[in-house]
Amino acid sequence: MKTEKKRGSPPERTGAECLIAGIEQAGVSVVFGYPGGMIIDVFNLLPASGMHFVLPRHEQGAVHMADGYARATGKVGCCIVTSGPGATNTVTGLATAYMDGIPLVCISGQVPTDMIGSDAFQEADITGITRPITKHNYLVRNVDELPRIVAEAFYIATTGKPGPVLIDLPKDVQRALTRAPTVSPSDISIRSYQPDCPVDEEAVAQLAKAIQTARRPLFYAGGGVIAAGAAPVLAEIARLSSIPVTTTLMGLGAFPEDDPLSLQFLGMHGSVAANRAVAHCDLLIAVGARFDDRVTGKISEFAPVAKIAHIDIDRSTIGKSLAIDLPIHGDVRAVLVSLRKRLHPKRRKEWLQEIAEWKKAHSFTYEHPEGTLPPQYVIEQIDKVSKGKAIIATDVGQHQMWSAQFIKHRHPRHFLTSGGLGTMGFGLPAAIGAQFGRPEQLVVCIAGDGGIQMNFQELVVAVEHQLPLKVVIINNGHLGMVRQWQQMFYNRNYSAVVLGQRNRPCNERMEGACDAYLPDFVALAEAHGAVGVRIEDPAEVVPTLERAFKCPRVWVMDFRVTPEENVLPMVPPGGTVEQIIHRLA
Ligand SMILES: Cc1ncc(C[n+]2csc(CCOP(=O)(O)OP(=O)(O)O)c2C)c(N)n1
Repeated sequence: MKTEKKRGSPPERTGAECLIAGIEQAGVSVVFGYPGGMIIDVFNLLPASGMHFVLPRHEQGAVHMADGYARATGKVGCCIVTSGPGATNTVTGLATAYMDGIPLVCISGQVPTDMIGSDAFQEADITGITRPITKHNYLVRNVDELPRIVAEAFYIATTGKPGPVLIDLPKDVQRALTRAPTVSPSDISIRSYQPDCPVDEEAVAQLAKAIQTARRPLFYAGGGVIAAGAAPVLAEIARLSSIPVTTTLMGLGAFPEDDPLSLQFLGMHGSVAANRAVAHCDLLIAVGARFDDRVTGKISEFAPVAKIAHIDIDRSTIGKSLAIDLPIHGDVRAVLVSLRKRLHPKRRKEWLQEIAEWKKAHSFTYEHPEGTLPPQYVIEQIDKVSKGKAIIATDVGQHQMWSAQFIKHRHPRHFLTSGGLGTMGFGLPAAIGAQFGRPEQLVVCIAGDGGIQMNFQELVVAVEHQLPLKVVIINNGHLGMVRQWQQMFYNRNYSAVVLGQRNRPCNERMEGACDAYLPDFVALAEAHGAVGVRIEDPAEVVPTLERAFKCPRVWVMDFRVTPEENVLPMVPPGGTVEQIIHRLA
């Protein structure tokens, strides 16, 4: 070692050591991972590293946890898995993060380089498999390149439009020696990837002019506003120029919904006021959003009378779905800061009055017949009892849409949901990841009785780490969202959507006519070391939530809600605002 230092060359390290040093250099403090033979050299180093390591019970859980951590904190999420099945189990999580632009770095073990392509034990071509669902991926063949690759991976994941990056690391590369020094992500520069672009001041000036002359302008804000940390400047502009704001599902929290300018979210299950405003606005300013089909419905009739401006860091998304009159490629925050400087106060009495009337006439609502427990009521109470402070991680289905509708979204990074891929099984592990990132915060997972069963095994991780996590199951006995579509568009032909109304003992079930059978979630919670409670009486909702939110333990609350409630209003798929369904006959 002494002679090495004299000569000025860094000491020899294994690939595994380079990897750990690179992860630490990138500022990662929590890693989610699952071991196996082809990544064992890396795991060998974890106990002595300074990182907090979390062992989920399935690799899908590891990726969703890293994803929830990233969504709640704004930092990069990191996970490490083994080759073959370990790597393929990450696919859904990577695709989920990719669709929503979430920064992740996932490291997978791989069989030794000389065995690649030989159908070796636990070999899978994970770079091939994940190419379309990662922002970038690497198969590392030369250990000398590893420190640079690790730094590049973190750089690519976190810059431009964020996204997941995978590093596939063969076992022999983990064990090989190199003198290549650790590289910092901040020292990376890639010729073919230039995420920083200067603000196009001319285009911003045109937008400022368009805003000054527009009579009915509207902001349509997406997850990009949250990713860029642009929520405060968006709010400043909206208030200064009297521009109402609607958000996407991913953009919930980008603008406070208790502000009179908020129209809540738009699209298929969005507010009538938001969808009407899109139909009537004369200037639509899309910010960090991507004109998803669940937002636009029939694209040819989306914002039919508006001039459309689109601000986005991702050049490829501008003009992808429809023609844009005013494209502005750039960092959303930097563009908005520049725009703010060019605007003068403006009042728009008529437009705001019209919007206020739509809001008043069509707020999200539901019926509450005596003796029933509507799902919307439970979700509304979560917001009230937590005083709007909870970080909510949802699963996918009806409860997700009710959570979007009945929680008053006020803060960025407080609503974590799989928007683009719509991944059932996301909610619980994402909530756990969020709780690791924000230990001081109340984190509530809201899931359906279907989706919670997809990754229930992760509950034990929350118990093991003594997280104060709360899990709310909106138990309607059905795969509710699919049931709703079958009811509305398939003549009530219910196929494979009944999960069961009661958890019955096995012998009773054998005698019953119906096979559908739900597990006893209370017993399941207790088996995992959590508190489990079942709630059927509406009067019990608030006291139960109050007790749970005050308690430091993990709680699972099984709310037995009205079984055939629907999410309304609904713009039918591919439809327009005129076809909006307010209630079912
Ligand atoms: C992994 C996955 N499989 C299937 C679907 C299709 N899907 C969307 S919503 C839904 C039903 C969800 O049921 P549940 O979890 O009980 O929630 P609910 O709709 O009743 O609130 C299904 C099957 C999906 N989104 N993700």
